[in-house]
Amino acid sequence: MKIATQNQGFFPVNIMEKFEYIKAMGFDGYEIDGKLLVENLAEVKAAIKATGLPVTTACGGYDGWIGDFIEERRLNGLQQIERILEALAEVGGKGIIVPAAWGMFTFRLPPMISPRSLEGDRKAVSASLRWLDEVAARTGTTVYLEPLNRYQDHMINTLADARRYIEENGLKHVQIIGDFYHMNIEEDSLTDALHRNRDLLGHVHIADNHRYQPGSGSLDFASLFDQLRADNYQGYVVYECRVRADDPAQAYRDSLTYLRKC
Ligand code: LER
Ligand code: MN
Repeated sequence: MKIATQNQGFFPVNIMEKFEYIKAMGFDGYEIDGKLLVENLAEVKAAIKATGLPVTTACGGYDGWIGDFIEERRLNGLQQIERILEALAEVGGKGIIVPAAWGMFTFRLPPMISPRSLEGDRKAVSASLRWLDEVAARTGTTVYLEPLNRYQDHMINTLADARRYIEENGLKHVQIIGDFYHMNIEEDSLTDALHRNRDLLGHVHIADNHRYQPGSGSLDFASLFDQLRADNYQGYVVYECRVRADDPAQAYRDSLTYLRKC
């Protein structure tokens, strides 16, 4: 399995040192923050060249969600995502991870009443995805649509929800990212959901059931990885987790050692 990681607070801040550190830890790639990439393109290119560690994808680093309630923010987000995709194309990155929104609204906590209808949500997210589909086609990249759990967003919670957007809009450059943490809250069965969506699954985020480092909780990574392999999954699985340990760097290394055996 190709295993990459997002940034962690205990990684070096300096870009070259960060790449060296991630590589030395044994990871196969780095999922970069979109803003860090766009604002430091030359330095990132130099770090990729020096270390051989690829930038797999980008996640975050733009202001305004593809499903933002505020139209001005939605359009601003799209412009910034376009710049991130252009930068990714320059460094050989595959694409960007986008949820419909993150932390904007949930039906599960007060006030529980959305300022927009479900139909309005659908129109906004569909319009954004159709526009990004063209940007992705032009830049040779992919937009990975991410379902989040119900407490983080109300629009796309399951892999099936993401699939519906792709199919109904006839999108060719949008795929699904499955995040094990969110899936563990929303899907009846993680392995069934992975299998049913194998044709559109292009990216995976991993954390254990409680979003701490893989191996520290109750998810069965061996059977999840077996399912991905059985479905001929060719993408990366990317650490997106908190670390709960006295020595986070050692816990991160131990987690990766554990996953390499799964
Ligand atoms: C947020 O919980 C998350 O999973 C990120 O990947 C947002 O895109
Ligand atoms: Mn995620």
